[in-house]
Amino acid sequence: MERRDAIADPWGARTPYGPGEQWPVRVDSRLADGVGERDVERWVRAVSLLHSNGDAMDIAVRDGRVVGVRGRADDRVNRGRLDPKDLFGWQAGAADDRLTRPLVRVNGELVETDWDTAMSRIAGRTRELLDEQGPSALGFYTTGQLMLEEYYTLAVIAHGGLSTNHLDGNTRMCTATAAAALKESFASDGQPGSYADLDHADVIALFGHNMAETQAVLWTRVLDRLAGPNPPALLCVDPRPSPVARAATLHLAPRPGTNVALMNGLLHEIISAGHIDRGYIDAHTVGFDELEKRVKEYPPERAAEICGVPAERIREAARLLGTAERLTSTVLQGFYQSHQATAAAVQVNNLHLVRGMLGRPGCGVLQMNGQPTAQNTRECGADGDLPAFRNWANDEHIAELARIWNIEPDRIPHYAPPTHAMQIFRYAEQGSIRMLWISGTNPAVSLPELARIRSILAREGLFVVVQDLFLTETAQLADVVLPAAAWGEKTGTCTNADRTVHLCEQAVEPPGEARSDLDIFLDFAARMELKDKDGGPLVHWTDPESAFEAWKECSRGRPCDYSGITYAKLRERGGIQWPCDDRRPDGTERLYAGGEFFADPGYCESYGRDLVTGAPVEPVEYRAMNPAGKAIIKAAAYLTPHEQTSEDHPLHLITGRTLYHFHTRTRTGRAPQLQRAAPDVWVELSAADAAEIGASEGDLVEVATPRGKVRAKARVTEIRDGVAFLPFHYGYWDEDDGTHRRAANELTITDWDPASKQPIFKTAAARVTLVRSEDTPAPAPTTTASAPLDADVAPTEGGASALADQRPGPPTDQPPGERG
Ligand SMILES: Nc1nc2c(c(=O)[nH]1)N[C@H]1C(S)=C(S)[C@@H](COP(=O)(O)OP(=O)(O)OC[C@H]3O[C@@H](n4cnc5c(=O)[nH]c(N)nc54)[C@H](O)[C@@H]3O)O[C@H]1N2
Ligand SMILES: Nc1nc2c(c(=O)[nH]1)N[C@H]1C(S)=C(S)[C@@H](COP(=O)(O)OP(=O)(O)OC[C@H]3O[C@@H](n4cnc5c(=O)[nH]c(N)nc54)[C@H](O)[C@@H]3O)O[C@H]1N2
Ligand SMILES: [Mo]
Repeated sequence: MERRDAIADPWGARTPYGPGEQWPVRVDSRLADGVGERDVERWVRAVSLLHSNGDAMDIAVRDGRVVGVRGRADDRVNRGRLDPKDLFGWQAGAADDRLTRPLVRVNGELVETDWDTAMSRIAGRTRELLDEQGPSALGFYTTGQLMLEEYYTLAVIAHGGLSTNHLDGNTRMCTATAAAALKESFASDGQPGSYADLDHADVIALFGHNMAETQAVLWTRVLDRLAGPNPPALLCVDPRPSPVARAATLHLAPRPGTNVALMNGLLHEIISAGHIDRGYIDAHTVGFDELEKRVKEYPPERAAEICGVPAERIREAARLLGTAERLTSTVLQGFYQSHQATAAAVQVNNLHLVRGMLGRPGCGVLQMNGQPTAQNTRECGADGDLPAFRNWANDEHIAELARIWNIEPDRIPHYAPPTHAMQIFRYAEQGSIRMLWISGTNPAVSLPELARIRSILAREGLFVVVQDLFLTETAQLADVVLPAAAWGEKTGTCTNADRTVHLCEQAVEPPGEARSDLDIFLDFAARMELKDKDGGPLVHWTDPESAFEAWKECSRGRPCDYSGITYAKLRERGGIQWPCDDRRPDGTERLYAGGEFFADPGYCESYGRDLVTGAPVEPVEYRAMNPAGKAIIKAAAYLTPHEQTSEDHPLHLITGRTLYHFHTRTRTGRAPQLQRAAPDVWVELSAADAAEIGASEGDLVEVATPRGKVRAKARVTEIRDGVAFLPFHYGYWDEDDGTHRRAANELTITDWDPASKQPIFKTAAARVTLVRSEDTPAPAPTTTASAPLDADVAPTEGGASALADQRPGPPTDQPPGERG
C-alpha cells in the first residue's frame, strides 16, 4: 500500500496500459484521521457526487457516521480511483451548520418551524395562486445534483399534476448544450460514446474541456494511456495552459468565443484533404453538401485570423484529426457557455460523422455533462423537456405520456417549448411567476448578473422556497427554507456522462429533521391531492425503489430505456449503461453502432432548431429533410461574440473552475483540505497583460465589466494574452474585508445561446486595474491551470491531513458479500 498527499498529487500513481487493454485497477481510499479499515463497521455502496464522472465508491460507516470513502475496484467507470473532491468532500455532510429544521419568514426574519407549518404554507400558497392565476404562476428551478427518483417525481408533479410549463434545472447553465447538440445531430439526447473509448483511441481531442481538473479520474485514464505503449496523440483546445494543455501533443489556444470559426477551419482542411468516409456519409447522414459549402468559406488563414491561432497549427490539428483511425472527442464548457454554443458543439459531432467515427471502440463523442446527475435531470424531464426524451412537438408522445400517467393529454402543457431557466427568472422579474421553488442549486451565486438575480429573489410578491443542505446565499433570500438530506443520507440512482447508472445508498441518518428531496416532493404531492383521471393518486409511489419502478415504465421503449435495470441488479453488478431492456440485459456500451439512430420522425425527441435564431424546426420540415431518420449534419457560420472588447474593456473575461472546489463551495468549502488548497478568489492574467497595468503576482486588482466589479489577487500564468480568468466558486464577499464583492457572476451578462438557451459565462469584455501592490502570492493552486510563472510561489500541498491510500492491482480485501 502507498500513501500520497492527494492535494499535492491529485492524479496519483500511474498504472500504464496499451491500446485495447483493460484499464488496470488502483483503489484509492481515505479514512478520517485515527480510523483504520478495521474500525469500519459497514461499507455502503455509493457514487461520487461532485462531478459528472460517476466514480463508484463505498462509504465507510462507524457509529452511525460517515468516516471515509473507498473507490470500487470492480466498477467500469473508475476501477477504484477517486479524486480529491471525492476523497475529502464527504466531510461536509457532518458540518455543524447543516440545516436541521424548516425555516419560515416571519416579520422579515427566517425562524425555525416544524414540517407541517412549512409544507402547509407552501401548499396553501400554491392553491391560492392556482385559483387566482392558474399554473403559469408556478415556477420550479431544480438541479443536476439530486437523484433520478427525485427528478421524476418533480417532473410528474409539475407537468402532469400542476400543469405548469415553468420547470427547468440549473442544467440549463451546465449541459443544456450537450443535450441540444445531440438533438441537433442525432434528433435525441443520449451520449454516443463510452469512457471505454479512451482505452482504444489513437487520437483524443478535448474541446473546451479541462478534464484534468473537472473529471480528474477520467483524466488519470488518459494519463495512464499516455504513459503506456503506443500512446494516443492528444489535442487540447483551450485558451488556458490547463494540465490538459501541458500534456497535449498539440495545444490550440483560441480567442474566447471563436470555436465555430476554428471548427470550420478544421473541417475545411479535413474535407478538402479527402479525410472523409463517403460510404458512411451517404448511408447514414443528411446535410453533408451544405457543410462542405459552408466550410469552404473558412480556409485555415481565415480561421487563424479570427481565432488568433497560427494557420499552420490549424493545419497540424486537422491532419491529426483527419488521419486518426480511432478518434475520441470530448466537449465541455469552453464550447457550451458561449454565444454559439450549440453551433460549435455540433461541429464536433460533424467531425465524427464525416469521418464515420461513431459506434465502434475508440470512435466516440462525449458531449460531456458537468453535474453528477445532469443526465437524469434531462431524462426525467426535470429540465422542462418531457420525460424519457419524448418530443413535446409530437402529439402522439403527449398521448403516450398521458396514458402512462392515466391523465387527459391536455393536462400536459405542450403549447410551446418548455420555459428555460433564464426565462423563468425573467417571468419572476416581471411578476407573472409568483412562486419559485428552488431545489439543490444556489442561483444567488451561480446565475449571471447577480445584482439582478438578488433583486428578483428579494422581490415582494415572489414567494421563494429553497430546499438545500445549508443556509446558502439563496436560502437567505427565501420565504421558506426546507432542510434536505444529503448524499449518503438517502437512496437513489445516478446516471453519469457515459450513461452508466449507479445505485447510491443511504449510509447514515440525515441530521435533525432533514428529509430527502423525494420525501419532500411526495409530501407536497399528497398535500396538493394530485389525482389521475380515475381519482387515484397521480404520484403513486412511496419510496425510492417504487419511484424507480414507475420511471422504468415511463422509459420503456424510449432511447433511455431502463426497463431491464433493477436495484438488485445494480447491487450485484455495479454500473450499467442504458439502454438496458429484455433484449439488452447487460446494457449498451455505445449508441449508434451500425449507423442506426433515434432520428425517425415519429420516434425522435426533437426536430431541431435553427442554430442562429433558436426557432424550433416544424414537424413537416423535419419529415421532408430527414424522412429516413439519419444523422443530421448541420453547418454554421461564425458570428462575432455579442460583447466585443474595446478600449474601455480590452480583455476577454472567462470564468470557470479549479480542481479543488465544486461550484459555490457549499461542500468543498467545508472540507478543510480542499478549502486550504484554494481558499479565496484570484484572477489569472498573462505576464504581458499584468505588466500593462503594472501588476505582478499577488497584487490586488479590480476586474470590471458593465455589470459590476470584483476584487481579486492577480495570478500571473501562461494564459493567452488578452484573456483574464476568474474562478466562480467564491460567494458574495471577500471574507476578510466584507466590503468588496468577489463572485465572478457580478460581472457576467444576461445572454444565452439561441438554440440551447445556455448562458454565456465564457465571453465578456472586461477591464482590469491595479488596486495596490501586495507581497503575498495569489491564493490559487500551483498544481492546475493556475500554475504561476513565478517560481518562488510555494507549491500547493495538503500535508499530513491530506494523505490518501492508493493500492494498485486487483483488490484482495473486497469479497463480493461485503459490498454494500
Ligand atoms: N473540480 C471541479 N470539477 C467539476 C466541477 C467543479 O466545480 N469543480 N463542476 C462540474 C460541472 S457542473 C461542470 S459543468 C464541469 C465543467 O468542466 P469544464 O468545462 O472542464 O470546466 P470549466 O472550467 O468551466 O471550463 C473548461 C475550460 O474552458 C476554457 N474556455 C473558456 N473559454 C473558451 C473558449 O471560448 N473556447 C475554448 N475552446 N475553451 C474555452 C477554459 O479556459 C477552461 O479551462 O466540471 C464538473 N467537474
Ligand atoms: N461564472 C460562471 N457561473 C457558472 C458557471 C461558470 O462556469 N461560470 N458554471 C455553471 C454551471 S456549469 C453550473 S452546474 C452551475 C452550478 O451552480 P449551483 O448549482 O448553484 O452550484 P452548487 O454550489 O453546486 O449548488 C448546489 C446546491 O445544492 C445543495 N445540495 C447538494 N446536495 C443536495 C441535495 O441532495 N438536496 C438538496 N436539496 N440540495 C443539495 C448544495 O448545498 C448547494 O447549495 O453554475 C453555473 N454558473
Ligand atoms: Mo455544470
